[in-house]
Amino acid sequence: MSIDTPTSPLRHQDPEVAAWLDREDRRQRTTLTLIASENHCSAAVRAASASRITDKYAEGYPNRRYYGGCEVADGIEELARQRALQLFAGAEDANVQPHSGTTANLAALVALAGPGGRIVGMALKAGGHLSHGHDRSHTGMLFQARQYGVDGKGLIDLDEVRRVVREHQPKVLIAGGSSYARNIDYAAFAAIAREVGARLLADVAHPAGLMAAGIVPSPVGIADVVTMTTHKTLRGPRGGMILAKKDCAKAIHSAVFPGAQGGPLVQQIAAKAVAFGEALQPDFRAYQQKVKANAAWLAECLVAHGLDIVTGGTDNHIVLVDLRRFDVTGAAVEERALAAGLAVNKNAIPDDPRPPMVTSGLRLGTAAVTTRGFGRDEIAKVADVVVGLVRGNDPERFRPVVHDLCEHFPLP
Ligand code: DSN
Repeated sequence: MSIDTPTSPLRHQDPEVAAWLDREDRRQRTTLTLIASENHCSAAVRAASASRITDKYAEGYPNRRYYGGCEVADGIEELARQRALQLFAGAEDANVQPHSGTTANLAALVALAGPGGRIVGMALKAGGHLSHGHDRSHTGMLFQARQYGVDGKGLIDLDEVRRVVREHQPKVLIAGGSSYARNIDYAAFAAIAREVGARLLADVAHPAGLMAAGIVPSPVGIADVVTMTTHKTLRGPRGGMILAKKDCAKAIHSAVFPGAQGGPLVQQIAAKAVAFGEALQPDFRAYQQKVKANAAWLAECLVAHGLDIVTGGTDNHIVLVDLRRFDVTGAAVEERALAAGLAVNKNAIPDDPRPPMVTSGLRLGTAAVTTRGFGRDEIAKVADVVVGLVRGNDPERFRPVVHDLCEHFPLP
């Protein structure tokens, strides 16, 4: 029984933790989440995640476990795998065990590059991800990593990618990022990788849901391995997943377990299966279409009010605002936004002169508010609030409009 019910045993046994969880529930209900990596999953997904199977150890893979009593875990994992393969048509193999996107990337890099192997990924500052070879990440410490940036407009420059790849001769080329708002030419990346005999790893953690719905181009069938998280646009539970071509599958499985993880979180795998089942329904495509349309409209509204957007717009759910023109930091706007009831995150922009805890950018995303049911009118109101905050208006002024939106568009 989850905390969602008034009779949850947690309320009686541990009122202190229950109070914190209630507070989080209230926070989410009364805040508009514009953090591009967050979403609101369904009650069914949360129910699976809170189920009794959390007790079960299931090291290994279906029908090859190191513990007895895994027949249910086997059934759940196989169901999640089959649904994943149906959702991402063309994928040859799926591993649903990674606890997170970073674990998935670490395992994939070990499998494809080997310990100490050479890798090339997009720099975090350019829109990449820590786990793509950043020097503070194990991927930057345990592999010989080089990184590519973006051009003056914030776009991936394939000639630059090719130059870095030819120079570094990696075993793995990584495509994808955490604040890149444009489609990626995966076929071109694959061709560059092939030139030096490298494998292509596509990290689609952010646009995975849009890809599953066929709204943006997908690397499935092109890249050797595709990693993702299941909780962003895909709207599932917190966790990771790896899709692989058949010839990489064995290495990927052993890199996840026993390489990077012990027992899988079977309750999360069950929740992933539920989320994949939801994503296979026709209304998921309609949802993703709205996510993308809302992001494009948000970018348009912000530009109309004089804000700069990195790359000038978006092809997915992300809108990356360049704040330099207003001489305000990402950290300052993040704080003001919170006071107004908006959860956003400060984010580096390409060649950001400010450090990561300050930044000159703001990353916005439309997945969570679209789950609440937002359309053009509501997005226009949100854009007005963001503009007001960037221009330095008192956040209190915007609380009523945010409150009203939260009331009219409740969480699922
Ligand atoms: N937390 C993810 C994101 O916000 O994109 C990256 O780790």
